[in-house]
Amino acid sequence: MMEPTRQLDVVVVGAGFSGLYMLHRLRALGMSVQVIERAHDVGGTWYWNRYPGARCDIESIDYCYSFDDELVQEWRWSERYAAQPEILSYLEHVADRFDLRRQISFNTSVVSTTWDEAQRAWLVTCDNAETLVATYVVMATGNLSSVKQPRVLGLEEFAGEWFHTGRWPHRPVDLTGKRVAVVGTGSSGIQTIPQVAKDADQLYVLQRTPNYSMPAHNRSLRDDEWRELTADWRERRTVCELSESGVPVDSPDRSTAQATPEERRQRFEEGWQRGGISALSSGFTDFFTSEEANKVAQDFARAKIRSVVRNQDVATLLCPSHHIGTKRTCTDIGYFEAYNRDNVELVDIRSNPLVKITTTGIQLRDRQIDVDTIIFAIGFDAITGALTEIEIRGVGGHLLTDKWAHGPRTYLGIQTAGFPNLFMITGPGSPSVLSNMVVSIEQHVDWITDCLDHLSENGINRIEASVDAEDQWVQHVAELAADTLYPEANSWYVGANIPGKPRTFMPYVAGCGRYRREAEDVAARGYAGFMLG
Ligand code: FAD
Ligand code: N01
Repeated sequence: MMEPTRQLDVVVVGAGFSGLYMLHRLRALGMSVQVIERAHDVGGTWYWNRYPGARCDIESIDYCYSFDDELVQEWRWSERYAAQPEILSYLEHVADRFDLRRQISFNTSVVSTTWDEAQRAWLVTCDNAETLVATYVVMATGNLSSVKQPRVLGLEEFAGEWFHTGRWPHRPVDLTGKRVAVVGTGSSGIQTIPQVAKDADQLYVLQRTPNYSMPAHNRSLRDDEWRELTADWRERRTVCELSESGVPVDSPDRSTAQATPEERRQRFEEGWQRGGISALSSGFTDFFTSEEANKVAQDFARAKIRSVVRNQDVATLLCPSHHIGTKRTCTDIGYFEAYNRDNVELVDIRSNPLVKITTTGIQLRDRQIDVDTIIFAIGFDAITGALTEIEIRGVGGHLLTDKWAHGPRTYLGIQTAGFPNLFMITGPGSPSVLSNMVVSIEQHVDWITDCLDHLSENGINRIEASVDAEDQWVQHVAELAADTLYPEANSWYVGANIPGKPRTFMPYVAGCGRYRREAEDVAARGYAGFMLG
């Protein structure tokens, strides 16, 4: 239980990968810190997303912290791509090992925070009506933590159970013998569908838009393999940190046009056999920039779907048409194979839209589907959602939601002008969701820690991004994106999944390595672009 109106150096909001590491670093600086977390315990994404099949799509060996050598040595991942319970155990272990829980208030949400210029502090109000006063606030609230609610007519009438993958219950959910509908075929749907298919009596997959998915080729990690992977772990991590997407994948050395059709097929086939999110994207330099090159990869992926799915009418419905990679590419364990099962039916709700939920199931325009359980795998108000749902008032009482009404504006994805002493971890305008998030999170936390240390060493207690620096950064991020195919897709990267959300391509596309250099350069120039004082 928190004390009312406590005075702190820093309030951190969120206790996932970001908040836990931020707390650890700030504590070492000797700062007074309180973390506020809505959930009952640590874990963030891995606390909430407990749906069957949930696991990472970045290899476990890379999807973990690097900041402590002993932690690295003592944790042994069991699979190439760890499942949710194992990642959650890892984060619980981190919380125990570094004794983090004593500075975390669980079951508490931050509802508003207001800058008080006279005090040079943020007044942070929680849903338990307590207020904290802090010189700095760090938003470790997550890019994929604000779930998109199913706003479907009649849902409250439904006599069965319904779940959102991003708010999966903690009790066991037994789907054995049930008639189940999964709505949504993004990464969450694609992970859960093959698992649900095994248990359910009948599974209906309600698809509006198909997605590309690469095979994970998941497997247990043998001891000899683990020894080999960990022998040069530090070197491997440095490669990740300087890479484009935070993983140790060799950058392609030539364009699609420079390869013969046979060489293209061979390169893609090698990627497919290796599996994982970059199976095809790491093939050629122009994958994300040339429509013709991208189409070659699309054709390869569609041919794979057609070769797996026996019913070619179903395969046709499962073949996406957008530029591959411009919506988050999924990875799966037996997703397309699931459609060969007798108890799985793909229902195209693009041509026959979902009208309402009834007491017994789902009413489409031309068909009623009776089910016992509905699973909504419909995603998140990504990147900005967790920030804009907090009432954040900066200098002069101005609201962040007003400032971002036409899209988020930040400097480095770390701060936004008019909101001094407020930091974001992997905010809009940083590589964030286009990278191995843990690599990006560590970089952001380290940068913020160094910055706060610098301020303290110099007797400074106010830092604010300048409007000029922010404008230039926003333009830089937009120009980088405009050189790629990314902005064209109706993805959550541009906010297209949330009705009314302004369309802005939010992540920084030029990669972790380049971003790191740019952020380091800002710090080396005395935090150029920030107003200190
Ligand atoms: P989160 O883990 O989202 O934690 C944010 C925390 O803030 C949450 O616990 C939330 O409850 C809390 N919070 C938010 N708002 C408030 C508030 N107002 N008051 C109090 N608390 C609040 N990324 C990868 O790089 N590789 C992967 O393989 C990968 N797999 C993923 C799988 C799934 C199912 C999902 C949904 C995402 C995945 N991601 C992956 C992205 C993932 O979100 C990040 O890797 C990482 O876990 C983010 O950590 P975080 O601490 O920044 O945010
Ligand atoms: O969400 P999504 P997600 N009626 O937005 C459909 C990470 N992640 O939770 O495209 C009917 O991608 C929507 O259809 P459409 C990863 O970064 C990683 O799956 O809007 N359908 C789409 O099919 C990922 O990208 C893993 O036409 C509706 C789906 O729901 C991000 O989280 C696992 C609808 C939503 O797809 C989000 O993934 C899970 C409606 N009203 C998540 N609204 C890994 O594998 C939406 N849809 C590591």
